[in-house]
Amino acid sequence: MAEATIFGKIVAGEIPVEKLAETERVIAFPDIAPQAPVHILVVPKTTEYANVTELAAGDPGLLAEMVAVAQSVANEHSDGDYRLIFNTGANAGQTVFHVHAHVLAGGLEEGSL
Ligand code: DGP
Repeated sequence: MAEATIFGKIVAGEIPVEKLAETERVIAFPDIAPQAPVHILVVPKTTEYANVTELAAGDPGLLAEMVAVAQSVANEHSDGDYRLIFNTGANAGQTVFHVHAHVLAGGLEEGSL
């Protein structure tokens, strides 16, 4: 079980966000510090998984649902092309230990990772 994080509070409705998409198990909202013209976070509602490795092992269907929501917000807020990033571990830049995907889209630099 992941410890309570800021995303746990967002999922619980304790911190308001602009919901861009929502399913029974996933929400999407804008990143507070955008790194691209479109930068949306896709977050499962469960607090059970700290990172994508745990999620893939524990509930691959939920991971697939996150990817579907990523595509849907990329369609709605950009041209449908997108980069999906899961920072995994502090040394890779993960700061919130509640699994989430960064959806980056809209005028991404060519050639960058
Ligand atoms: P990561 O470094 O992969 O753990 O990404 C965490 C992201 O979460 C980071 O890009 C900033 C974003 N973030 C942190 N706190 C909040 C918040 O309260 N609201 C929103 N919308 N985004 C947040």
